[in-house]
Amino acid sequence: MAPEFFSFPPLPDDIRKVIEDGFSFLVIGHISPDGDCLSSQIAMGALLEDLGKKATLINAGPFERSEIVHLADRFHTKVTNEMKADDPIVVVVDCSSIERIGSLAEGIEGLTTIIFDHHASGELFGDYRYITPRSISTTLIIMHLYKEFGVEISPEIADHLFFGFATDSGFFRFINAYRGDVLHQAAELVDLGVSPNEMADRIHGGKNLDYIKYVGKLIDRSEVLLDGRLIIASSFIRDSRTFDTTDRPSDMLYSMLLAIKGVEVVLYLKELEAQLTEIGFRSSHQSPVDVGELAKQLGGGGHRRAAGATVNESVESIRDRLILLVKELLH
Ligand SMILES: [Mn+2]
Repeated sequence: MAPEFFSFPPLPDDIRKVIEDGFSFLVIGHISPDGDCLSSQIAMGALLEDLGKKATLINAGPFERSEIVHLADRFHTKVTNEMKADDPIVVVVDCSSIERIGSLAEGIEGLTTIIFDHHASGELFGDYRYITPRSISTTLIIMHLYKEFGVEISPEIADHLFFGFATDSGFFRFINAYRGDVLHQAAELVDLGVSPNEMADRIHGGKNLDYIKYVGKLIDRSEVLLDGRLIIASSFIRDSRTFDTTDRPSDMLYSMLLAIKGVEVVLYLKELEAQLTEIGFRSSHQSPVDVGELAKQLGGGGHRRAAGATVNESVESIRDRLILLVKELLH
């Protein structure tokens, strides 16, 4: 089979026109933002400003992960009437389902909305969409937009673009064969002054001891099911009394649990309230299970190998349901 090379589709004329004709823009991302989301918002905002536009960055937060906390003060957390006074256009990045922008959804009602995203599933919204699920990060989509508009990438923006790429590519680990295009983009950013070495420290370091102990606790508590093909880890509200950390244990937890031989699916259940549970889904590279589809069944979304959903159920009840759902898929 001939390899399927990827290149970005050209920016549709209608989207280009809306951006060129617009003056004021609200740049929005998803709740509980990660590096890709915030970096995409910052780079998109800077691009719009370079094009002579006004750009306001808004994210409902919370800004919890240690690698992004320092970016929090660049973002407004609400859409105010004042922001809407000059009839802005909304640009949503790294998110294509409206629930994922949280409380901001109400504020942007009725405004022209453009989506730039790389998530494959979820219910689509917005008036214009540029969605490329094969782009490994949203920042690489924004990098493509810099090219489309002929705007030079500053060293600071290069750093943001690489940061999002590093976050979503698991620092190069999730890149498949025939995706040299991704490495070309990364190389260009490195030649603009980005140090992957320094960035690795920034992303993986900076945690406190409680964070590491917490990851240990979750591993200790995790259940091995379906002949070792499924692992479920659960965290509870009460854990915050024992472990003093706001960092999400999920990334480290997933990579450690997926390292176990024979594991195909890892689920991380996080109790938000007694009857409200956030589910993180990951599947191994060899597994036929598409966790994006699984998350979609529960009202969430994501990619084939990584997805998320939030359900109005207790950890225990969703746990039982998920075991049955995964069991069916593993046949
Ligand atoms: Mn992303």
